[in-house]
Amino acid sequence: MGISDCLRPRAIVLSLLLLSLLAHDVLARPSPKAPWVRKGPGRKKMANNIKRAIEGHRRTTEASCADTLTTSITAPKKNVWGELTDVETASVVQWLFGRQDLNLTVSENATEWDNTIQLVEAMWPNKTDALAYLDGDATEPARYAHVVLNNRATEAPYYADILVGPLPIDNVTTTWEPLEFPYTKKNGGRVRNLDADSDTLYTEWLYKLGESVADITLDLWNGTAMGLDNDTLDIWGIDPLWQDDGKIIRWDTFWNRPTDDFDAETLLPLGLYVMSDVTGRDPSKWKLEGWLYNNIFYETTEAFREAYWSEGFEKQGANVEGDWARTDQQGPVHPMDAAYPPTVIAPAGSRFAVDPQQKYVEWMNYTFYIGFTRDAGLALYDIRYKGERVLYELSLQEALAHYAGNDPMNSGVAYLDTFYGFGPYSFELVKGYDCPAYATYLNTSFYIAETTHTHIDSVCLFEYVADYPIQRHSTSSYISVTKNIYFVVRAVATVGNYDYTFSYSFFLDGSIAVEVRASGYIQSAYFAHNQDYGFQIHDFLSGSMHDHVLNFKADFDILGTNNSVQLMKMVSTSKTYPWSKGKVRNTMSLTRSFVESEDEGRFNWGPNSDTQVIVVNENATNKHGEYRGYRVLPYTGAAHLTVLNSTNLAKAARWAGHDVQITRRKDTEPKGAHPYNSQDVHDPPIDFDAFFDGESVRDTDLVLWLNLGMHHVPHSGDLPNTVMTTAHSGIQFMPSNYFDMDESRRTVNQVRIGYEDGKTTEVEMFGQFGAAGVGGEGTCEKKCTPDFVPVDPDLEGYVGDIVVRKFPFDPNNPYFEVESIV
Ligand SMILES: *[C@@H]1O[C@H](CO)[C@@H](O)[C@H](O)[C@H]1NC(C)=O
Ligand SMILES: *[C@@H]1O[C@H](CO)[C@@H](O)[C@H](O)[C@H]1NC(C)=O
Ligand SMILES: *[C@@H]1O[C@H](CO)[C@@H](O)[C@H](O)[C@H]1NC(C)=O
Ligand SMILES: *[C@@H]1O[C@H](CO)[C@@H](O)[C@H](O)[C@H]1NC(C)=O
Ligand SMILES: *[C@@H]1O[C@H](CO)[C@@H](O)[C@H](O)[C@H]1NC(C)=O
Ligand SMILES: *[C@@H]1O[C@H](CO)[C@@H](O)[C@H](O)[C@H]1NC(C)=O
Ligand SMILES: *[C@@H]1O[C@H](CO)[C@@H](O)[C@H](O)[C@H]1NC(C)=O
Ligand SMILES: *[C@@H]1O[C@H](CO)[C@@H](O)[C@H](O)[C@H]1NC(C)=O
Ligand SMILES: *[C@@H]1O[C@H](CO)[C@@H](O)[C@H](O)[C@H]1NC(C)=O
Ligand SMILES: *[C@@H]1O[C@H](CO)[C@@H](O)[C@H](O)[C@H]1NC(C)=O
Ligand SMILES: *[C@@H]1O[C@H](CO)[C@@H](O)[C@H](O)[C@H]1NC(C)=O
Ligand SMILES: [Cu+2]
Repeated sequence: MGISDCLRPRAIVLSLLLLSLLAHDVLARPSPKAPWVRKGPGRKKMANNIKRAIEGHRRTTEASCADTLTTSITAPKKNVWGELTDVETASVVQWLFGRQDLNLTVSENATEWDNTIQLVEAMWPNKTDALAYLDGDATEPARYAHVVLNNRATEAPYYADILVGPLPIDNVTTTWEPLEFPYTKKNGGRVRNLDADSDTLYTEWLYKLGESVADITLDLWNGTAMGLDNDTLDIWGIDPLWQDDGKIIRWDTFWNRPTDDFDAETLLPLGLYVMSDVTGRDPSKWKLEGWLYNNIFYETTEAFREAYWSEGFEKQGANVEGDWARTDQQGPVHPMDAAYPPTVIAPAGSRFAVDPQQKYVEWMNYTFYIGFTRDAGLALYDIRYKGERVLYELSLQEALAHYAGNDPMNSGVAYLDTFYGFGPYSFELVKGYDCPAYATYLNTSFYIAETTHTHIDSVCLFEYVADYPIQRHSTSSYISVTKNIYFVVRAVATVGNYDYTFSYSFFLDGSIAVEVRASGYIQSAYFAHNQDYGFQIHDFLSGSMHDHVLNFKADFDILGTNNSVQLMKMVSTSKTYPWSKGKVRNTMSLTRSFVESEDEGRFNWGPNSDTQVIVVNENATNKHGEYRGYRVLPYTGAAHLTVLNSTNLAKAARWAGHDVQITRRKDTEPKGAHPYNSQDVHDPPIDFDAFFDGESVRDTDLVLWLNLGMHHVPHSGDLPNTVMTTAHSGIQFMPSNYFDMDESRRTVNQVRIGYEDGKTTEVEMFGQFGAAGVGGEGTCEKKCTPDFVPVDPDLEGYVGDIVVRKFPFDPNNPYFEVESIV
């Protein structure tokens, strides 16, 4: 008997997934007295009311809902975007230290004037080689290590990207070479390092500046920033540094420190700014350029001090930590809030399969591989549906936070976050909070200072059910409605003050979404004179305006690599029709065109959402002659950078200026940004503008560089932390004539209820609830007891990173540490 023959005369079901208060006392302990009903007693046309059915038919079946599902699989091919093994990393590090020409010092013993290894990571394969392996008989692409050296044993310190390989290392054939081909700047893969003297900067410069005005800071704020144990102030400033006329200029400002463990410092600016010229590596040549207080600029410390201690000097108040800056519960508890809230469970266990070694995932005929890098964290590759590749790569490239203000600190800040890296800050997820307790978790690793840190359980995979159906329709005789069950891959990166939650979601209709939500502490401004740049949100505090823009690379392969971008525009038209008797009808119609070349390839979402952007294969039409494709559209909001031609960023983030940017795909343009673009903003390693040289993007392998973003003007509700309800942005990819009809019709998790004359006539359940296994083939009445474990996750298991030392290699003595990265 087929599933669809399995008509149920009368089945009434409470949602097993969204358990409400009603069921709360059974959540932790499976109980045969669970207050729901799987199947009523009736026959066709028998009318019962729902309440009676629920009360009268408590189920008692014993079988588990989970026992036949497989969650572990073997990936069809190796993950060519995977991480290096511990042994590979250790062998590369050992090999590098053996090379006299590299002149390396182990990080532990290095000074600012030694060369060190900054990064050891797997090199990504060229797409041509990866496809030959994935789609053909080619062997796995040769493996290389991507290494970044931090060469500081020189007056002109620089980072050097190099390739080491092929792997495995052997003392005869292994070589290293500068890595240059992926970057637009052709100078042997080098970029200057403006951060080489980060310790000296404090000991020899910033703390001395703090000391030089200690009388003032004590008077103003009863504190110092001098590098002393009893300092209650901090001093730090703009990023990127101001890079003009061959000089490197800093603006720094003073911050109050929180008085407890809460990370509130970015809410405590004090409004005193200091400018220095820190060009070169000799601190004795660094120069103070002046002080700014209350919008008055003082060229010397003496001038500032003299003014300060003069009569009539206007002193301003301090931002001081208080409960307003603390995230713990405060304020009266809402009625009933302490009762057990709704909780999602997965009674069948994981309805998807994972190869944890290869980080390969299968869910409802979607398959993909997960990659992870130090720079950008999570990335997805070879995303297929029913075996057909839709996207070769979907990955974050860079995230910026561009501030503005009347003061030089906020005017100067434009963080490019891959400098810090998303990988090192993708911490362990909190089960039951960041992701459901029942999610499957994966580890991720990154290299730092001759160790590999592993963030345990830092990627989660789970199914979820939306609070709205994916389909419904009511008539006078039946209603049909389908659950919107979808699949999510998620990681959260806390880069400094901000927490970015990245979610990749897959839906039953074939649509895919990428979303970012932000929380954490805002970086705020001292309020004075900043009225045009933010709301006043506390005593002396401005919620400093800023743009977040996050660039994603979407390398579509719609039914092959040769794709085009079709624009389908809705236009207002006035037209006379043969039937309109000569009268003009004001109406609308569609115009279709193609993006022909990269020159036309940079644009914004149309006003009034009038233009559909559809990636199609011109050689793949459906049976009606329409191109099969995927449409790209904003989902939960999108934005690009407001600032035109930012002076702070110059050429370092040209990717941020438009919503959509289309280029011909090239092995030489694999990434839209380099993590050290901030170090040389006028001549960065990757100038995104250089990708646009007029090449055809018609019927060729192409990449869409898509910006997610938020214009953020923090208001009092951003205190103490920004909330993810509104701080979000997302883009979705939806099938456009890709399938012959909606793919979500395949799911059994829908119901059609017939009714007539005040009676239910039919409840068609399509064999849902474990139809594939539990209860046996063709059984209409599948019986199982939902397994509630784990609803209450073991939060005592949250432990932080595991570190394995690579030089000397010490694989058997892992230890816990987070200190060196935060
Ligand atoms: C660092 O230097 C000390 C003292 O010279 C030495 O004992 C130690 O082995 C060095 N560390 C490494 C990792 O080489
Ligand atoms: C090698 O590095 C050391 C510092 O670790 C430096 O003193 C020395 O000059 C460097 N040698 C060369 C040849 O660059
Ligand atoms: C990848 O492509 C680039 C650019 O064509 C080329 O220089 C490089 O050698 C290729 N890498 C490999 C491993 O073939
Ligand atoms: C390479 O040579 C070093 C010593 O020069 C040795 O310690 C190492 O084991 C060798 N590695 C291989 C893979 O032969
Ligand atoms: C100033 O700071 C010192 C030490 O941190 C503290 O003991 C003292 O109470 C503070 N004074 C005021 C007026 O807050
Ligand atoms: C902080 O410590 C320094 C040196 O230990 C001392 O001179 C100073 O008085 C202390 N400051 C305060 C505010 O306690
Ligand atoms: C879809 O998934 C089912 C179940 O895993 C599998 O049997 C089928 O081959 C898949 N279809 C395609 C086209 O990959
Ligand atoms: C993650 O790392 C922990 C600690 O090493 C290990 O127990 C666990 O099996 C790893 N998880 C996966 C999915 O590999
Ligand atoms: C892509 O199109 C080019 C011509 O524009 C053609 O030479 C090539 O064979 C096509 N590639 C595929 C995979 O169809
Ligand atoms: C499209 O298909 C035609 C006929 O199959 C083929 O000759 C042509 O190379 C294809 N073009 C592309 C760009 O794939
Ligand atoms: C961007 O601004 C700089 C400095 O103001 C100017 O030299 C340059 O021409 C501008 N570039 C563009 C594309 O507007
Ligand atoms: Cu923000």
